Amino acid sequence: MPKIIDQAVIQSHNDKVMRHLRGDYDHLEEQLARRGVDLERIREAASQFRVAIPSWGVGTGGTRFARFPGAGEPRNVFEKLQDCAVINQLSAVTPKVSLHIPWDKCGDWSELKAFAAGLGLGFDAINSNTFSDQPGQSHSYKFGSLTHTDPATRQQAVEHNLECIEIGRTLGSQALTVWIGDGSNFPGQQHFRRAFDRYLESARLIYAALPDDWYMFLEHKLCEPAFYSTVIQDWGSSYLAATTLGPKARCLVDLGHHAPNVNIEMIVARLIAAGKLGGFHFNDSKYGDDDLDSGSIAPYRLFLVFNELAAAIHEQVPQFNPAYMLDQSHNVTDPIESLMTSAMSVHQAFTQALLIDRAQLDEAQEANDALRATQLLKQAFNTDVSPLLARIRLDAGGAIDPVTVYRTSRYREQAGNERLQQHHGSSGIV
Ligand code: PSV
Ligand code: MN
Repeated sequence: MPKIIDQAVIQSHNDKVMRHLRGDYDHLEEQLARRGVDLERIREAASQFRVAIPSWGVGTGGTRFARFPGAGEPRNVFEKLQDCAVINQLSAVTPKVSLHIPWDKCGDWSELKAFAAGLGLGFDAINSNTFSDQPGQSHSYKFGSLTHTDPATRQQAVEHNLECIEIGRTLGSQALTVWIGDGSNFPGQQHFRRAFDRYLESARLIYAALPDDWYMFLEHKLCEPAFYSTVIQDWGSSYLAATTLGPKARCLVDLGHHAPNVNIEMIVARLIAAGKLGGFHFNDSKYGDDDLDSGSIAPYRLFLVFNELAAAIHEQVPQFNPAYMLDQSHNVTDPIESLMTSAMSVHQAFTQALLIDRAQLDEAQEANDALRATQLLKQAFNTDVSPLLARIRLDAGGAIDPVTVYRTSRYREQAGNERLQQHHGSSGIV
């Protein structure tokens, strides 16, 4: 795999901490053996884990009040891919990038594909944007896009999605993620049923253009930018739309898109049961769609989502293959550090969920032994799997401690200098 950070830097740090890792790994192996769990079997399953990086996540985020750009942040999609390559090189679990159009528009998609391949990267779902107006656009999305009352605006939004499918085809994506900001700010502003019908009418045109081996992911969101009602506001609306459209349409669960205290793992279970779970946008939140780093606020909630996913894997639920992606905003941290840490947090939740003793849990559930059942989950959640994750990264050529290696490499400072020089000399990739 092509490298962005000098492999010697990774190697030298790995060598330094290898002895501790061996000790910690042996300890974990012993601990699990006492419970009758074979660490090698878990390692095999856990090393299959992958989570995609959103291209927009590598730029510094912001709020509607301010954005404080970090030095050396990427200025175009090529530079975003370089940062994504660093994340993948060190964390070894993020080989795919999800693009957002038109934010990531470039002159030559085949060139971008080759550039990504050169960095060891491929492309995940492609995202359309009909929630903001672009310069030169004929019709405004101020009052909606796929559900707009004006057919010409709907047509424009449909055409944008068709263009995204075409771009995705060239890049090797296999899914289109559609999130719309459509909704209303005042009671009475919108006829709810008609707006939903218009959504279906537009979505059908997009669905019809999907290649055979593609999915269309419908992402619901409770509110924002519309603050009274949203057309695809919850998993019910998303499920209804996905079912109406057909088998290639599935529901995408962004963890931040629900009311506080909603039981997201139950939504996940329902969608699995219906064969409609398309995938995830992982992030964490305390109040709303906070887009905080995965696992930074409520790691147990993340684990409980993975409990449902691990159960589906264990029970070999047919057609179960959700797409995993991060969708976060990094306002006060270096996005590369946040994304690596978040990928590791999601990997951790996945791995801990694999440790749940499913036979004993079934037994406890059948016997209505509530305490035993919950203890089994806690036992898995309380297991420190970090030596296993480090070992998986190491075996895949990554870093035992990605953040320390990243800081030692001084990648951000170097990228900053180069990007600044290219900017002034206008010889950049832009
Ligand atoms: C909307 O809040 C969202 O979660 C959707 O996935 C968008 O495409 C993404 O954020 C980017 O802003
Ligand atoms: Mn999202």
